[in-house]
Amino acid sequence: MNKKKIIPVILSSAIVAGSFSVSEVLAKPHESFTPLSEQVQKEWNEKSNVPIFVKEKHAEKYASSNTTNAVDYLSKHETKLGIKNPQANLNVKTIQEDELGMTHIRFQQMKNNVPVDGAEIIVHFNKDHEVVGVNGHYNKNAEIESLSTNASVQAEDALKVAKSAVQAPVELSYEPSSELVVYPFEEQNNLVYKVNLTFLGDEPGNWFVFVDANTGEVVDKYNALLHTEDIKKKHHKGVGEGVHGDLRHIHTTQEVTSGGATTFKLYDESHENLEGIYTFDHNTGEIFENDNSSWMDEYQSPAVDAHFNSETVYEYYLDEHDRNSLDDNGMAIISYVHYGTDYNNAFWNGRHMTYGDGDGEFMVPLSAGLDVAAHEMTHGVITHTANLQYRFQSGALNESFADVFGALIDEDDWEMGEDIMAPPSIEEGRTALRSLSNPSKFPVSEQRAPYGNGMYPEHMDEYYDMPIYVDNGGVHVNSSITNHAAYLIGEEIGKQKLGQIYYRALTVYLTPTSDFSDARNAIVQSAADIYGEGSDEVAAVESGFDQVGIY
Ligand SMILES: [Ca+2]
Ligand SMILES: [Ca+2]
Ligand SMILES: [Ca+2]
Ligand SMILES: [Zn+2]
Repeated sequence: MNKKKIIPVILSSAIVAGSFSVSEVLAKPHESFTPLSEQVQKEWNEKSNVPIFVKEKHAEKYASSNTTNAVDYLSKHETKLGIKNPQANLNVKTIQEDELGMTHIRFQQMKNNVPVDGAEIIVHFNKDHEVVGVNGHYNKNAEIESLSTNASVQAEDALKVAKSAVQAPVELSYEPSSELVVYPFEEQNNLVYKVNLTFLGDEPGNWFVFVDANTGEVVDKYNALLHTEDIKKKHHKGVGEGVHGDLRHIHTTQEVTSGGATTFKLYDESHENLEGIYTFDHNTGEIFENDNSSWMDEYQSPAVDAHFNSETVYEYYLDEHDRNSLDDNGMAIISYVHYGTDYNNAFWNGRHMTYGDGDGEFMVPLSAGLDVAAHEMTHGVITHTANLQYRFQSGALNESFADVFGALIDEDDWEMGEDIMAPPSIEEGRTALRSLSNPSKFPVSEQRAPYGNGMYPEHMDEYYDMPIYVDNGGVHVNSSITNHAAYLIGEEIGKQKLGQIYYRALTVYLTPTSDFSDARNAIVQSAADIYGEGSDEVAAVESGFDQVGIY
């Protein structure tokens, strides 16, 4: 990728945002609308993809760790695994070699050459080319049923339907994507277009809309905009005091024109094999610039933090996990600051980070938190690895991994967001957003409280059973159960090992529809891969999950 391709796209997203004036946003009567996500939709079958986790006691040895041999293995064990005719029903998606010498071949389940949404199977070879395990989720009904994969609705028409279903603005931040998939809902599998629409504006979205490819009807949709937290809105009393005054060393770029004029810009192309780190002002749509190399202005301070924290997170993934940026291929790390007005949130929209300034009552500019930046960027890593679907348990795992890496990278504490709370919040006892060590010390928001005991849960006994239209089924609430397991494990083995184990689980074992139990299996297996079966690390992981009631 080169930078020239990326920048025009970014500018076009700024044009979209610019088309809403501040007064329009404030005047909009939000309360009178039915939130999009509460409109009736058909029932998605969360359980249609059946989990598989098989460990081989008598590993089968091959001459090499490749796709042909993986398919051969799957064919020989059709009955045990419940995957018939893998040659026809699976397509290889990625082949990944790791630092232990293992090879992981990830397959996408197919129906007549159409992908079955979320259904992936991974075959694991050890360094001696023996198949030591298979895991993932498989949609057995999709395999068995006769299902026509000919769409009678045109892709362009499905796109129009999807746009109107989520009230997408005319100009999108990125080209929409549309893919024909087999999708389970209403007790059966159906052929749908899975349309992804990304836009900013006053209600930013990264929507996945599922449009029936034969009736043209919207059968399901969810917004995968990955928030830090859905926070109650308080009336604002002016913008916050700005970020905390730490002096940061940041990498910027000096540009000199042919006429000799010099400008300093907040982008960093100094890292080998990394496209760059770019920090934009959402108000102008431009990269921050300055006439000298000292960035001391209060208006610049959220940008300085975003820029600095982006680099810190980048270096963590590179040094600890040999991962080169979010996609492990040097993709640009892009942040926008000064988003919205008094906006108490930050999000990853599938492409870049965006930070609000906070309202000064509840929060200060959110880029001030290294854990917040680490959280958002980890969503980017997840998008490019396990790609956990952002709803119910897989969504809670997505949130939880983001929090865990937030606590690993901002390594001195087990709290999320302690550096972004405004003084009035701190006075009221809200000293952080969430706590991994003691989740139940903070209450959940009012809208979520009725589904549980009102505080963040730390055990499956306190699980919040929430509908999709409240926090995507509890993604920011039930995540605290797995967060707490990570804390318990980390206290036993230390954060460095915790990071190694969790990174491996995320990149090597988890799949889009993994649930809590799958996560336990994946994390235990990762600990066993690195430290050995029967190691103290494996025992610590098992104990951590036992203590929160995940088996
Ligand atoms: Ca901290
Ligand atoms: Ca923290
Ligand atoms: Ca507690
Ligand atoms: Zn998040």
